[in-house]
Amino acid sequence: MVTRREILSAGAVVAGGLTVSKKAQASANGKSRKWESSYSGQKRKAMRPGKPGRDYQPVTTPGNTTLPYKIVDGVKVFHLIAEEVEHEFCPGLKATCWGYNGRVHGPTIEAVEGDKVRVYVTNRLIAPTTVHWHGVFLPSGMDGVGGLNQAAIKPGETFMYEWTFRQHGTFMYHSHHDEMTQMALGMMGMIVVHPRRPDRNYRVDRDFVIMLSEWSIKPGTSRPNSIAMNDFNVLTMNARAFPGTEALVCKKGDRVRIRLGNLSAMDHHSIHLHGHYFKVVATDGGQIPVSAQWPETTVIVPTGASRDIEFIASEEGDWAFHCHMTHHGMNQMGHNIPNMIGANIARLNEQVRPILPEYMAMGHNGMGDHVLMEMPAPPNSIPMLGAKGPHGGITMGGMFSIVKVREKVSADYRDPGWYNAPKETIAKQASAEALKKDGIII
Ligand SMILES: [Cu+2]
Repeated sequence: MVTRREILSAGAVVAGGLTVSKKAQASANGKSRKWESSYSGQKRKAMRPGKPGRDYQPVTTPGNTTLPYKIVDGVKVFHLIAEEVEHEFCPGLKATCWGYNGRVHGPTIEAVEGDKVRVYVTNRLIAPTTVHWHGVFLPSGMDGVGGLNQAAIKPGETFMYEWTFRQHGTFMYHSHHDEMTQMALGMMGMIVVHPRRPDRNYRVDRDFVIMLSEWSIKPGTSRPNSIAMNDFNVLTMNARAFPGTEALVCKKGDRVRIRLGNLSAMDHHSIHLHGHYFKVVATDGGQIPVSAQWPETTVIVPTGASRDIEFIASEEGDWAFHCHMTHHGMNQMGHNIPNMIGANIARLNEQVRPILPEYMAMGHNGMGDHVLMEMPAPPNSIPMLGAKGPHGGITMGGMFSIVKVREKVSADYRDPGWYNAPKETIAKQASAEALKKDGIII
């Protein structure tokens, strides 16, 4: 963060005042190292390991977990095991992926600025791999690009990475060896580093971590297709597709941070929250000064970037939280189908049934009928959209979750089920009296 002193000295330069110090001039010329250290707020030397509760409030990764560590001689020691994982994207759809420690994606690595960390990476895959610590400032030899910074970790080998965190923020980790294959199969995870001395703007009640990613899994198959370039059909939050995503449960009035990271192969995501506005408070490059934050209801998370958003959960209810690209709110959508909107399907059925007696034309009124439809489908595939909601089928899938805001929540923020909205606040069919009173002629 920029200090008051720096703002004052920068002001002196702009004003062209008589008292411009050499230091301020150097800073204005971009020669000072001050900017970098003020960004981090920390020296590069290790500090005592940050402790949950005392130095930070742990984050929640819905549908996933945080990587455990142990402390050895003042160093936080982590162990990532790269391995094949049977992963469930949502009930009905599993695939054989590559992940870490039995999970897809890997567990969230959580630390505090000033922590010295050592991460062992064991490769139990059939291919060489590496881990890149995306957005983290560390020695070049620890950066994890296979061939560039280090030799790739061969199957069976264990490598050791070591650095001291000198920044805080939301970062990511992922394979940086045969990225196209290994990232398409799931080899990625999130990193959260808390500030050592958080200012009063940092404290939140709920601190969520969500990784956005995309997959190509043809219905009836069980191996993500890493060759796919533009027909991704399973869009996920923390590697789960709706209705498999875990809700974000908040107490009314909570200050909430959601740390979004995107490591999709080819897409940015336009993440939209209903019922509230939020502020974008940080990127993987650092915190955004309060004076430079602006209100939004949708944030684009570019691939290879993180965006931290914050809001006050002021409105009770079930609020959709999803990618606004409509094809990213579908599951296993096939695109090689004719456009049937408005077609006369009665005649079509009549013409086709002599050849295919079971034939039933669909799609003439859109895709809404596909919600939870009992249709013959290949094993291990999910309907394109849908979950049973309190008011009928929810015509969403993929990169979709729900922020559930309640007056009362359990101590462990368990999913409270559907929101029981006051009857008079629910949209319903207009009555004849209402139509008449307001002069609506139908
Ligand atoms: Cu999207």
